[in-house]
Amino acid sequence: MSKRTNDDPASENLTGLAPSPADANRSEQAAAVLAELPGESLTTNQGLLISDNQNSLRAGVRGPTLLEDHILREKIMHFDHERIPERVVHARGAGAHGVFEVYESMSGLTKAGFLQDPSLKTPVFVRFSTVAGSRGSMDTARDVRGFSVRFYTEEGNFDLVGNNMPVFFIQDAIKFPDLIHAVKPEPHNEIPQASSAHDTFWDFISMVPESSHTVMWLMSDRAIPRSFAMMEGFGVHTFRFIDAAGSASFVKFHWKPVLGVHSLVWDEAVKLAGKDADFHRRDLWESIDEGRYPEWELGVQIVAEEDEHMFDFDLLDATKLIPESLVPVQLIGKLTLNRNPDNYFAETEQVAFHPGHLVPGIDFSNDPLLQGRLFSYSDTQLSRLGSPNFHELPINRPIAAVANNQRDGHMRQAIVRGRVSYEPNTLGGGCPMQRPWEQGGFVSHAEPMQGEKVRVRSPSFADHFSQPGLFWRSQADWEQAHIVDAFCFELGKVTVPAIRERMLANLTQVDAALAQRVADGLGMSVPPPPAGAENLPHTDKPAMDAALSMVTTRKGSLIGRKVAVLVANDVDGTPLESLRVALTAAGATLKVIAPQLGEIRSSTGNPLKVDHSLPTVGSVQFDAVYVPGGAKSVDALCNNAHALLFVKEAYKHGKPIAATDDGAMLIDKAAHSNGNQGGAFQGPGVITASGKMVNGDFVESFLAAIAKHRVTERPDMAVIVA
Ligand code: HDE
Repeated sequence: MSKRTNDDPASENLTGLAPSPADANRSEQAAAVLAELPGESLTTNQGLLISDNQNSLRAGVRGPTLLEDHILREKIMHFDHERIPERVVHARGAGAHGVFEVYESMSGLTKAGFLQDPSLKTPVFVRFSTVAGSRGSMDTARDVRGFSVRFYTEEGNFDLVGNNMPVFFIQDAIKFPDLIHAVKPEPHNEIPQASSAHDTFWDFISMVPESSHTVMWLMSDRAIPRSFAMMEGFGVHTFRFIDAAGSASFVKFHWKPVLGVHSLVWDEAVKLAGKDADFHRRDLWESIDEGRYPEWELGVQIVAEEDEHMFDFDLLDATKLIPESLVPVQLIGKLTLNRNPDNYFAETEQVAFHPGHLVPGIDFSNDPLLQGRLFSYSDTQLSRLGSPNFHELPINRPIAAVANNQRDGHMRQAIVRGRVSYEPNTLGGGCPMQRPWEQGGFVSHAEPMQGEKVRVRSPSFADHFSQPGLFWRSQADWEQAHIVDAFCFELGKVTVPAIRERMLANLTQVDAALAQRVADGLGMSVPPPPAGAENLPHTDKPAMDAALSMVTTRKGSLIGRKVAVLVANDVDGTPLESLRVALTAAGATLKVIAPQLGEIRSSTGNPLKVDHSLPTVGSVQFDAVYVPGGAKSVDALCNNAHALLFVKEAYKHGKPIAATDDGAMLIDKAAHSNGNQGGAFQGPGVITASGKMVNGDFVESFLAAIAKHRVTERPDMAVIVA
């Protein structure tokens, strides 16, 4: 807070607000507030000490409650108003605090203060979200993920409000309410929740071919991430960097996860919705809580202003990406999430992002989707948070000083001193004063403009199918198979045949083989291409782009991986403990799972603490399974349906499965329980050792298999009934 006094003319504009607690080093005032709540004594909101919080005031012990009971009325009134409207989109989210550090000064491209000094740690708050579902929906819905980052910079808040996919469904903001109405639950019966697999979504999509590219991403496994820490982020729109001299270049922002990009498979996502609807939220919370801080590198693709028109697509079109093979991504800094919120509502729910929260050195392009967003985000906060003073909520306060002549409004927090609330003024010494660019003021990039006022889509936005084709061609076989399966699932839920037909006609323009495979899955024949498709611009170049496939992603880390160990009484405890040491050292966690909670007997002589009982978890919550030996333990597991299902599902989902000694019997029994399909479970990622102890090779092979995320091909995995 400013130390200026009343004698200082600038003190007319003291805000009276403490700096935001978003600062990793909390402000004193914020720390004091946290310490006070909850306090030692129970009080009303007016500070009155309460003597009885169990009984309302009544006339006689069995008599009516008295209206006079101001303590009851205050408590119930506050409770009645605890809920605020959820976000109209991106309602389901999870957030965390952290820091951003730039690797080296970016002064050659931008004057943004937080991108100049590698020793500067800029506090950030990040919120991840799904788009379509309500606040209480499941984390693993097939959906785009929001990836919003607020940088609390010394020049004001900069919000990079992006997604985990680099493109968007529509080219113009005026279509956004239609898109969202189509994907949300249908208005007559509010079905389905958090799902695009219904008539209205595909009705809209089939009529809006510009959505084809994002739909390809949505049908890919990118729409079901393994964790927030294993997904990319994108600014989506083209922005501008501006250097100190005022020269501009175009920039696309990327977040590259240090752990690589890894996804669930659909069967896991569906089962997780029941087993742990908070799967992603929990993973983020636990990772930070246990000191495994999620990290991303900030990447930029830079295009010189004079190269704006060198591509087959328009840089202003948010349905297009710049292939990394054409413009490589330069990694310029690191984001680390290192602190969980103290209070979900006060921070994650009340954070109000806005793509228009800019700092000098970063500016917009004329992307018509971005331009429309600039109105929407502050407008929506008025109904969600209820006041234009939402910037005064602790999570929204900038660390930069705020001084202006905006006043009053619902729930005003700042007590601004003095009589001057206008500008220009002499009574306040002219304060607060405007600042030119050279003194850190924000000046919009002076882009030359000319044109007629028209409602027209630029012809340079007309190619709707080349980049969806590029995405399809860049996928590995297994990725293509998952895309086909997703289309068959989603369109299989569509009840109106004409909608399915229109979608298939659109898919013929993306790729003939894709359209044929989806048509086969739907039991339909491939329809002719949509009318006028032959007149659309189209290119097959580049033939492919490696960055679009998850095959090329970073692998090798075990950080955040969870390994299930299936045990029962009289298990061989020694190999388990050796494995625990190796996994923990690599950043993974090991959870002991037994038929019941409590402790079990182990050959080490020490009782083994059980983390989860078998009926309460599923293999979908883990990245790998290990079955130690011990005749009685293995026998009990072989007769436990949960244990057999656990191993079958892990095999079906391509997860590493390891066993020592007679632990391998459980893997065999699981394979044979697959009925007439029943061969042995084998192939890559199934690792067994005959001895009682784990040796170096065994541990190394198991850890290496986990680091690869999953195997995509195993004999018979597709026919496992689980
Ligand atoms: Fe948003 N979007 N959006 N959006 N969006 C909101 O703002 C909107 C778009 C994105 O974690 C809302 O505060 C319009 C693109 C994220 O709090 C709302 C258009 C991208 C979040 C809104 C778009 C996004 C939102 C709802 C078309 C990726 C969650 C609550 C012009 C680049 C932010 C809120 C958080 C949230 C409007 C398109 C990302 C209604 C009108 C493109 C990550 O203002």
